[in-house]
Amino acid sequence: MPNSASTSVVISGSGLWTPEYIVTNDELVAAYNAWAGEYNTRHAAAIRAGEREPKAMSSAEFIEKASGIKQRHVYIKDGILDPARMRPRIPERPETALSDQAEMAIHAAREAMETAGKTAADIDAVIVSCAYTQRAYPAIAIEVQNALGIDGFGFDMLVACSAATFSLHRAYEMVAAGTARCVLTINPELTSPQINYCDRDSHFIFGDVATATIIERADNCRASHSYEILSTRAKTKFSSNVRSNFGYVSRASDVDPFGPDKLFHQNGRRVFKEVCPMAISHLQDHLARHNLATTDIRRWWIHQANLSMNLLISGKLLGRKATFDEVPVVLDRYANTASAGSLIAFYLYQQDLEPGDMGVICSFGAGYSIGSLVVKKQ
Ligand code: CO8
Repeated sequence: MPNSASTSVVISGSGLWTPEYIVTNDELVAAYNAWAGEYNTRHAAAIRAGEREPKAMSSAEFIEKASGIKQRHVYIKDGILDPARMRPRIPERPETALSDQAEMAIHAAREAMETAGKTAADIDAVIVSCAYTQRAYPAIAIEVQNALGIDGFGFDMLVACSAATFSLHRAYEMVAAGTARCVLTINPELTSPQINYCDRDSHFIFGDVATATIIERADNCRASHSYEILSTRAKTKFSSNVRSNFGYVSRASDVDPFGPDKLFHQNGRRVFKEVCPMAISHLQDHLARHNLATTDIRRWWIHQANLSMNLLISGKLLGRKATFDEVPVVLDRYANTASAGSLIAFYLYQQDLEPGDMGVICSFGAGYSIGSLVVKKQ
């Protein structure tokens, strides 16, 4: 959607909260292989009788080669590497305490507000947008709004990999329409509770992080530098190739609410093959609407799911291999952080841009969903 408002809309601040705990590929593989070895011993008779498939071993070498991921940050490390548990141990908090996700969100939000030079009084709306919220209601966004002392309103949004870009779209539209002067969007991606650490195909993919962004009217902006949002573009197409069936109906269906299909699972090869061409044509069309060529874009902050995917997409867009300077990579350190990857890249790799430089923020993945923004440094 191109901006038709009387004032332009800018991104004036961003924040990143990185959990202190790191899990390396070697640590993850050692835990998985211990678990798989124990499983195979426990079920040796059934495996010998052909009644059960043995669990294959994982490999740190495969993980880095197939995905580009070397490590991931996690909110809580305790429990993940315990072969007898294979999931983080996150103690339940009393209802009177701040929730885990609100706490993650607030860390990133405070930094975004500070870089934009905003106080709670300047913000009209809070959007918390991510792949999962830890409860249905009250909205995490309203909890964050309350903790930060913000007047106005807040709501949660779930769009898996595109939660962050789609929330920027909504914020942009609210500011452009004049229903808010300044919006805080936050992406507390607490993915580790939803990872099946007993599945070698996916145990390595995700990490935890929180990102936050301030979107406001340009004539309201006091930040030392900002990015005008020139336009937004979104596309969704239904696919079950990336799926989690976790949800409240399981209680009524009399099934295990935490069974393997309730956790993240995917057909990674199909996702790769189907999403890459979608993302390429989406971005080409988005730029064409502004009569921009891909060579006009100084930096591409794109979704961080898989290094080969990013090399393929950027290579097709540019007609040659992209440099790190053009298409920065963060997934080696952060892994796939659901919707936050492109905003981590934006946060870490933007200070060197000159006024007038243009960039693209883009997510792609589950849904399928693709979200992009063309921005120009002020
Ligand atoms: N160690 C050793 N071998 C392995 C392992 C492992 N850990 N895993 C698989 N293998 C084996 C396979 O079994 C296979 O063996 P064989 O050839 O004998 O069948 C072989 O290695 C090759 O396997 P794949 O074909 O699966 O390997 P790929 O080269 O396709 O790489 C990837 C796998 C990395 C998963 C790749 O397909 C990929 O990245 N695809 C795109 C994935 C993607 O973008 N997904 C979107 C994610 S969705 C999202 O970003 C947000 C969702 C919401 C958040 C959820 C939070 C929890």
